[in-house]
Amino acid sequence: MSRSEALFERAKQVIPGGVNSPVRAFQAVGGNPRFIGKADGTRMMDVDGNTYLDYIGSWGPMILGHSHPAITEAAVKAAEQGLSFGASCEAEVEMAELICQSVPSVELVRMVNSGTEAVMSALRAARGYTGRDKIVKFEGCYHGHCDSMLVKAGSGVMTGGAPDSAGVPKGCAADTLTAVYNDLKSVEKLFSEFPGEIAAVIVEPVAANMGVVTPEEGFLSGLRSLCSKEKALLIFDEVITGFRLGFTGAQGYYDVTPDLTTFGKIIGAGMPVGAYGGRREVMETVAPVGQVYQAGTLSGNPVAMAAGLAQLHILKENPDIYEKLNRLGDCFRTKLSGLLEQYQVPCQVTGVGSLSCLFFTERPVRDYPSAKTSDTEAFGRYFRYMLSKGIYVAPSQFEALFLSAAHTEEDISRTLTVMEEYWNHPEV
Ligand code: HOZ
Repeated sequence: MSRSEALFERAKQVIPGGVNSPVRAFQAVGGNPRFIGKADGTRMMDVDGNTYLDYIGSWGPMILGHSHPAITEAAVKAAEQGLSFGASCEAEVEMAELICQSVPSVELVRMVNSGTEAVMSALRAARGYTGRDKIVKFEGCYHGHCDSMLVKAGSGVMTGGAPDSAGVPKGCAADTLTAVYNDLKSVEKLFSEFPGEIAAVIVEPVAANMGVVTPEEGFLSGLRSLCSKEKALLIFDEVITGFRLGFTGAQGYYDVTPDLTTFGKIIGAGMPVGAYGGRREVMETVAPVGQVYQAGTLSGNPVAMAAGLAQLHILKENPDIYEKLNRLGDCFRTKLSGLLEQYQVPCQVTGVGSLSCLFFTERPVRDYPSAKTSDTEAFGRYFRYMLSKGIYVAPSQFEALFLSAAHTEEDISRTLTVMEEYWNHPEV
């Protein structure tokens, strides 16, 4: 028995399913999760001494690669001054200033500890500001595990095959309306069915939790116009795209201005961090200025702020990093599409910038119903082969493949060679 297998057996005795987040379980693809001991650059080493070329990057935040020396140094230095104060510190002011200066739609920002918390709080602020209860979300978009968002959610919920979670009171989900991604008409319909009742429309500007589904021309700007017309707020969930598609996130990339934005792990460089921010008058509804209550002992934690600031400063001062990330992503998708054509593989390649996805379906993917046509058994076979060759992609069809600035053209070539071997394999 390998050490990973032994650890998984122990974990199952004391942790539900042996994992602390369902997306880490290999339930949908078969096999046992690898327990990771160390990660550096693009490589992760498991406790059995196997090395993997990593395309998960801790689900996005390791945009500069694992164990970047400047980030580690900043975190260690901050830790030496104290791990948590439960009081204000200078680094959280610097972080808020940096976000507000970099993302024009954000005038005030509040730090929290995860993307889930950011979304939960942004929804509360939107409801407090508008005095309305209903929220529109899109099928297949994932906004963390807060009650009201576990309706037709992507990520682990979609991988697990259950459209909704047990344990969510009917009342919490009753105010969640679902629309179809890339389909403005489905949103218009909800506004006409519930006039004056919708507080906000929340969207992943690039849907990256049902695989990667990019917004079609006019979709995001159409949402902007609709929300303005209906006096509802537009919330961009940029937990995955923020500071990844560019320093101004997806809103800068697609030039659409939301009222509120949620950020997640990227601004903590992998430390547990999230934030929500936006228009001053909306954010001023939040306590202690306004009546929308939201709080957290660990919010703006000095160690997390130091790590996040170190990463954001490097990204800000080196815009060529985004050029490299986007070029690598384009190169990967172009070459992979060529390979699929050459071997007549009925798959779809999607993505933008450093986010990509290989869907095992013949149909073009533009929304949740088309993403769900994917052959998840075929994905499982592909996943297992890649892992056996030391290439670690997410253990689910419905997750993104993340590139970091540490990835090289050689990494991409090696990955494509393994994929080619796979499609050349007599049993595939
Ligand atoms: N959004 C991440 C996966 N799509 C979350 C990771 C997790 O749930 O652990």
